[in-house]
Amino acid sequence: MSGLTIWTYDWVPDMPRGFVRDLRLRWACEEAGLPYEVRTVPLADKGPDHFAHQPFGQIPFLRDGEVELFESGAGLLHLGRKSQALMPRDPAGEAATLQWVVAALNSVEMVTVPWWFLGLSDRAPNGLDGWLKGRLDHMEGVLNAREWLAADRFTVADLLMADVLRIPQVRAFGDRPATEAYVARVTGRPAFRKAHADQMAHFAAGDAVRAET
Ligand SMILES: N[C@@H](CCC(=O)N[C@@H](CS)C(=O)NCC(=O)O)C(=O)O
Repeated sequence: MSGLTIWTYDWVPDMPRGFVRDLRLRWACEEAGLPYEVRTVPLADKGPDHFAHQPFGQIPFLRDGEVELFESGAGLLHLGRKSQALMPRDPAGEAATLQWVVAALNSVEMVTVPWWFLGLSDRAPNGLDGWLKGRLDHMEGVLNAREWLAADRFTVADLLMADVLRIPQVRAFGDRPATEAYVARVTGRPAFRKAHADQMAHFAAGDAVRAET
């Protein structure tokens, strides 16, 4: 089978809409002009077929012909190899892109996600505030000095870092003008807007199906 397929859920509640991680892969395909289709697995009833594709029962996962991948970061790097619009081909530019993709996941999202989850509880203060502040302050320093993370141009590293940093609670945690301008710049791209609108429409269609059943 050939062609790109991205899997997401059939439906999610309102809160995560616009932030579900299939958006990262949709966005990358839009940036690169790669045609793709979107298929679904049920959120409510995760079956063995879902776990066969994603061992943690999560989404997204991706198929590209004979290649199957789970983990949004792995999917982005795979798409990066398919298009220079996402990842430069020169060794230094490619290495910088890889480095910042891993940093987005393993140094920034590694803190933002548990911080966000802890914040859902009523207990204050959030014990991870200091850890998050440190990471965001260092990113502010980086973004004060440059427009893009790698190779002086947009890459898949910016897509991922901006997606991690655009969480509303994270944006509201302190005043970091360079980070705010970066998030606005990267998410102002037409490819993001298209991917975001498509995800919102996808889950709205899921509402309609649920209303009928
Ligand atoms: N590290 C994974 C995280 C995937 C993830 O958290 N997916 C969410 C949707 S955005 C999910 O499926 N959550 C349901 C669950 O964890 O059971 C990736 O980046 O692909």
